[in-house]
Amino acid sequence: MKGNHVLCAVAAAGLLLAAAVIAGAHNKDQKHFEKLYYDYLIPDTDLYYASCKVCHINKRKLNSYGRALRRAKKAGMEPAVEIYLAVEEKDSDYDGVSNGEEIRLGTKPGDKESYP
Ligand SMILES: [Ca+2]
Repeated sequence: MKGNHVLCAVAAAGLLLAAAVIAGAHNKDQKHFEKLYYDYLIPDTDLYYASCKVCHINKRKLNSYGRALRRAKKAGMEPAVEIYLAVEEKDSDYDGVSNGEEIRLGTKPGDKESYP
């Protein structure tokens, strides 16, 4: 019985570590985004208040812009700035405006309800 408690504690610690690693990666990606597009993060725009929702629908699920970034990352693009630039020409949410233009105009590139 004591062995089961130890096993559960190890599993729980592993899950917490995995969650911390994922959160760290997301924070790192967000910092890269904010550094690259700092000039366009203007108060009173959708983009400014989006925070994690620039790329995510919720904690676990990416929106169309986040998935485009993930595909670019999996294709081996580095550093992070190359990944963001690679998807600027795309219109990930099919609202008729490219991701790069949306970011420059303060709307969310992964949300078709947010457009200039
Ligand atoms: Ca949009």
